[in-house]
Amino acid sequence: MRLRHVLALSSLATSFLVVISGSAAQAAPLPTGARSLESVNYPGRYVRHLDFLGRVDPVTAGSSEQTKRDATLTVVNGLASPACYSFQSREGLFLRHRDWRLRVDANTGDPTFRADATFCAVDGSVAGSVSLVSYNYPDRRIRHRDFALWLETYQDTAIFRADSSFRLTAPWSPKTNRGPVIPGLFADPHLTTFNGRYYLYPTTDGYASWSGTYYKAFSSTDLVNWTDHGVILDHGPDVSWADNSAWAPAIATRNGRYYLYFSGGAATGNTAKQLGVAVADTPTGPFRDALGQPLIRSGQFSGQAIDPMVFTDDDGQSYLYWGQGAARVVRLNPDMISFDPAQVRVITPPGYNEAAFVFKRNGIYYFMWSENDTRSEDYRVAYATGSSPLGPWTTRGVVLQKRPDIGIKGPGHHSVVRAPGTDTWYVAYHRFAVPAGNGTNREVAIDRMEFNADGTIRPIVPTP
Ligand code: FUB
Repeated sequence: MRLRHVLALSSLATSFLVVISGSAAQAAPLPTGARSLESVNYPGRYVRHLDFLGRVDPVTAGSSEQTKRDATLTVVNGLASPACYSFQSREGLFLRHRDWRLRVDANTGDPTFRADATFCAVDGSVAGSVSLVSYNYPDRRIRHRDFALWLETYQDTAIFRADSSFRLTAPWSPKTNRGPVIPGLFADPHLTTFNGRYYLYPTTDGYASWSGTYYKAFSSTDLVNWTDHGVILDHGPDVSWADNSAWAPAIATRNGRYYLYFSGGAATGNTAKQLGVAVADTPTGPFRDALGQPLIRSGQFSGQAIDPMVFTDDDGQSYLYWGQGAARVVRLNPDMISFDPAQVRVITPPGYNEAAFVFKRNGIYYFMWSENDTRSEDYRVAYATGSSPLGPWTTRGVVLQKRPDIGIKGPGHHSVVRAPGTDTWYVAYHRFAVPAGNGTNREVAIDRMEFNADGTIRPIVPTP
């Protein structure tokens, strides 16, 4: 067991560390996912939490399962910055500093917590190790002293460098459930395919009031192993009319260009959400705001201008759906960035809250949506069928809902994709992160979606 652990350690270490010269050299990107962090100067001691406080303690194959769980952290997208990292305990708590001690706490989503729980990776004292620099106190790093973890000012001494260096190893407590498909907090996933490859566009979650500012893209050939393509659109530098509320992106393509529909709010003045469109030459960007202004302004139509979705029919005509509180649809012009406002139709079905999604199978159009509030564990997905992208629609009922017996709450804001060249379908959706999530700490899951012979959708079975 110990030998396997060491072997996994060395292959992991060679895969991520690249030395860049300079005293605070940045390490190459860390692999996200479950890991353990071993002290370089006390081999056999690992970062763990005990009574919520961070320590480095011995862990061996004979340690209790609880000790192994306490010594396992999931490396995720930084809560305060996608250039850095956060570390989640098996209980869903985040490693953060408070009064200079390291501890694990639940994410409140406020800026202080997110900064306290974000660390930037630089090269450690020995090849294959990493040192974790505080995001909000960049002169301080995580180090152990008397086997407790502290955030201390960097000292250019051999002992400090060693005490603040860790090797990422295979996790002492591997996952027993499937967990989120991309580690960390993401929501509102739009899953699609381009040229036989899966692409995933989620909201970046973990912010109080969903105040996130950027979108990442991920891609995969098998829906299991995902490549993080980094930030593809950032409201700060990239969108003049939106600062926050980077919500629920939706992707579409036409004539070799890629269009990303998104919503955003301004920090001052009119803070109501508006809906925009950005364009790029590849599915992973970089995207630029196509209009320099919203595609749909707040107040232009009733309801919140959020949750866009584009469906393109077999004849090449694209339709834009959107709205919270009311569902609307309109034909997009061939430029994909304009439409005739006079042609907008209201198609709000009973129970509709938000997150419209439309696809077609065997000549049947499926209109799906989310019901209830995303903060409620009763958030869920329902659908209707119709004979055209504009309806009329026949309501069919709820197909995805909570499973308290297996810890799944608030599943919704989904998208649907067909595996290329098959009649196998998948649904991507978010739910309260398992185990410590809520309506602003959500995770992305993907499950099979199956049909009955008459084309109706079978109840979707969420996997933990
Ligand atoms: O993620 C922010 C908002 O929460 C989305 O726009 C809604 O659909 C809900 O999931």
